[in-house]
Amino acid sequence: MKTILFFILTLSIGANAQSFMMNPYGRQNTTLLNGKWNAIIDMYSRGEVKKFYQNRKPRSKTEFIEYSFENGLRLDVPGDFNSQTPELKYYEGNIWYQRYFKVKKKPSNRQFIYFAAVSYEATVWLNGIEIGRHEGGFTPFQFEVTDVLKEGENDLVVLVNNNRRKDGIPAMNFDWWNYGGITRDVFFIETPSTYILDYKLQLNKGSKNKLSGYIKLDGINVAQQVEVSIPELKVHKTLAADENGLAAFEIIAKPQLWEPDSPKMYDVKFVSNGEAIHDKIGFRTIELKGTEILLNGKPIFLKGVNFHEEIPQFMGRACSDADAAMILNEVKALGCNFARTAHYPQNERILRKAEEMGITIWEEIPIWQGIEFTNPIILKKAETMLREMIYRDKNRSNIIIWSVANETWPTPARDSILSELVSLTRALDDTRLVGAAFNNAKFNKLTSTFNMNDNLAKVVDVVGINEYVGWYQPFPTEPENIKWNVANNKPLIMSEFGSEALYGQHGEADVASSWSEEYQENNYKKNLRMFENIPNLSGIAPWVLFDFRSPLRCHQSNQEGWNRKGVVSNKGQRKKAWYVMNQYYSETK
Ligand code: GCB
Repeated sequence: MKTILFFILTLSIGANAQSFMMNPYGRQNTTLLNGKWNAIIDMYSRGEVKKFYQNRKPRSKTEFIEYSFENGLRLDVPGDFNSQTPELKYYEGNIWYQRYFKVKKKPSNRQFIYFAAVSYEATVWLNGIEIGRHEGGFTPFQFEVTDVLKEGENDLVVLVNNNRRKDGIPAMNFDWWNYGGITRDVFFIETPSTYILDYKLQLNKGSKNKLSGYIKLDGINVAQQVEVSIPELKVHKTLAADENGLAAFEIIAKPQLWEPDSPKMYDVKFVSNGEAIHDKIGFRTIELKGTEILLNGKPIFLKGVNFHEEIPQFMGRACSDADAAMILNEVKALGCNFARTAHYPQNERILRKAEEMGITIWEEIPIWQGIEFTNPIILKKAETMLREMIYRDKNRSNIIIWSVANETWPTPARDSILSELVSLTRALDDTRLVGAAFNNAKFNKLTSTFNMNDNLAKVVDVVGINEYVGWYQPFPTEPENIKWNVANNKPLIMSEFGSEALYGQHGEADVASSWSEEYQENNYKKNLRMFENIPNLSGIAPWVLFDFRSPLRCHQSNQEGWNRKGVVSNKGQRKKAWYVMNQYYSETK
């Protein structure tokens, strides 16, 4: 109960966005505002001064207005703008989006606009009035518009800015495309005057038959009756929310547990005041025993892979159910029971689909190298992103690890910020493991051993190691002679390894500069041999499933703007390394 209260009390989300509502996908009275929106490219950022958000039309013969949304560029929402027209491929800056939508208001109801994500910063106006801003490209935010909304036609304007920034998360450079835009779903949502803002339902830590959770109401009249039911388990509870709108509960039941081979999920209904929200929720436990990870009390070896939220064939962000299925079918085909959604919270469609398919997830906030840890604003921004991620995904049983960072260099400022994030993660959710990915293991020639000295590794539950032995550094000796003595008292996951190969290019298996499938294949085999000697190895996740777009990749014949470490090419062809991994996974218990 203590954690529940802490969670709720610390729920208030950063900037001036409000806490967003749980699961818009399972609510009634929602309208997707997806589709074609009008757009203006505002390269010199003059739109705010010129008040584009007023979307004015000339009102007299002598008046002219130097902008208009109609009859020009139209962009798909959801979708990044970079992939939608050649002029925007490399664009970073301001883009204005505008659309109308019609509403028939119910007088006693409340209305909200919910954005599943906008990359990287959004400012939103409704009918010319600013309703809020949000920073961070990978988590939702919402604004209540009850007082601004008109009967009939409404005019929604969003200024999107995807400039990289020194104090951003991620910061000035990162190894993926800086896709900007309204990249995920937009909802118009109508609720009763007091409505279900949030709910949680999960199996208790270490228990097989005790579920607990809460329903949290928001409104003026929150001391109301609420209900939670799980028909298949014959659970139906009626509860009274307290004066803060909180109804916490515990349920004794014996659910069939969720696991990769039988990802059982239950229909769950949350009801209040005539409002019903439907979700599908799985129940499982995830714990540590020494260096082992236990799922439902049994050791599990994580057979994983990394992927970006990108469809390489479109050179754009993944945003639909079909996109999620395309990526996750390939994850499954490889033989995985685990994926790391690199390097940021991916869209809910992907996470929900992965849960349905039995894929456990390592989910991470976009702290990726080069973060300005000495700037006090970073802790605030990182905390907000972490809260938003955990808040959104706390009911997903497939998420087993929250990760606070990828590849950060130990300094006092970094140690202090990331340790705080680890503590915050635990305070928000004590049912999952906390991890981080490191790239500072060093090889000692005298002992033939990789070691790592990093204070952050001491505070996380699971240590992820990103190593590119055989690519960024050559194999120092034969793989079977290499020892790993890293975080040897806790589970270690090889969270990244691999090398680049251009699909269809053949060459010497021992020459990296051949960029050949044979080199990559051989490198995979050598890595797998090296892993045999890691006593605390609990899982592996090659980098990466598909070749992906990255401005850092400038080799004109072998890369052409693609990171070629995919085991599947950008056109969906499986490289030789894919077969090595697939065989390894089919033979690994
Ligand atoms: C890493 C990063 C990943 C890069 C990868 C690479 O260590 O975590 O984001 O894409 O290496 O290909 O260099």
